[in-house]
Amino acid sequence: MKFETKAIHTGQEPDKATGAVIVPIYQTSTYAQGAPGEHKGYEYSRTANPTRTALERCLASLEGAKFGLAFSSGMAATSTVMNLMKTNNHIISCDDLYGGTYRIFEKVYKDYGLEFSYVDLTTPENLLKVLKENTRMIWIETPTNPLLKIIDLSKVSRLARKHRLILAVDNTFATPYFQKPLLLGADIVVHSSTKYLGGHSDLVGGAILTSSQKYYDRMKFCQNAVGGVPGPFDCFLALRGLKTLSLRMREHQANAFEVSRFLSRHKKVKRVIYPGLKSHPAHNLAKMQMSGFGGIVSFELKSGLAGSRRFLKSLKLFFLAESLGGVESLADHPAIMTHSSVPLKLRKRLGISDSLIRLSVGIENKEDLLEDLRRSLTFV
Ligand code: P1T
Repeated sequence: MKFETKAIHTGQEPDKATGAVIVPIYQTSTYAQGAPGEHKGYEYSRTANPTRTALERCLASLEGAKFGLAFSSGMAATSTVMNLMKTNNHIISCDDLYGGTYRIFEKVYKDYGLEFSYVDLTTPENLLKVLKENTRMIWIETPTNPLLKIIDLSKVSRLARKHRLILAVDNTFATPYFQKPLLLGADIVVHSSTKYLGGHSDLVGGAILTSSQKYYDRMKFCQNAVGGVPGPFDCFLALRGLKTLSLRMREHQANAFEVSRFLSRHKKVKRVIYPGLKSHPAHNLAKMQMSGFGGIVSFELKSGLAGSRRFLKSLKLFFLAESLGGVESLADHPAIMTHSSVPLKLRKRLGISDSLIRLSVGIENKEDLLEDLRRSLTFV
């Protein structure tokens, strides 16, 4: 089956009891047993729930994975990947990444004796500079949040194999519709399904996909042991969102192209970052490893913080809000909002300045979106 068909059908056969064509919301915490230990595959909903099983199967098929695990948030998924690590293990992470991921690494897992190095993996060989005896994992986002750096997944996975490291990729920005890291050699894919997978800004969720029996078994064990699982209603919403993922991603991308071209031509804009633009330093790599460029556009205004504030306050259609990937357009000020946990010094080095704005371009009419941007730029 092709992507669009899998999104609608995998894990979602008509309900055996009633014929319902949509997977029911199995709003139950537990399951009656015929005799102790005799059950129908479900014992307790932290361990497994049929609505969650459907979501996990569907997500796994979309990423080309054997196994899927759904979580109550992207951070719960990330945390469960970290549960594969042991004290004193060293993780090499890309330097630009979601502020909350940086925060859990630095403020939670460092306290458990894990070590982290942050390097610019747009040059994959940079990881060799920080590689140590105790390095066990490479963690990357591509495109990265919020600077949309593109990292060569095939090259990094070759280095990971050579040095026997686990390669985990946060595929939230691209989604499996535009990029399949497991097929390019990654071991584990992570998602915040809060974003494009759900797609309607009405749920918080996460997922892990892998084809490794060993990693799956351990993470499945930790999912149940720690308990960061999504409720059945959120699984239903995510499944419902997935059915239109391909349609939405195509529209997000078409509008993001329009927005990035419009901003590139505007005199108050210093630079526009969108992997679909020829001006993006890794445009060719993006073209090779992705089948589309996504719906996020970051840009810098020529004016500083005061100008950014005026622009963001003037927007009407783009809501000023954290998160991304919903049908409605959102604007984010990374330095103050999503990436405030990243220390100022590191933000400065990376280029997350006070005039950097990240747009999650929704699927509204493109003319309306451009008009909102055009009008708000007059206030800068
Ligand atoms: O918010 P949550 O579902 O827990 O997912 C965390 C997360 C993980 N990975 C990436 C790439 C993300 O962007 C996020 C969440 N990001 C935002 C809320 C944001 O506005 O960037």
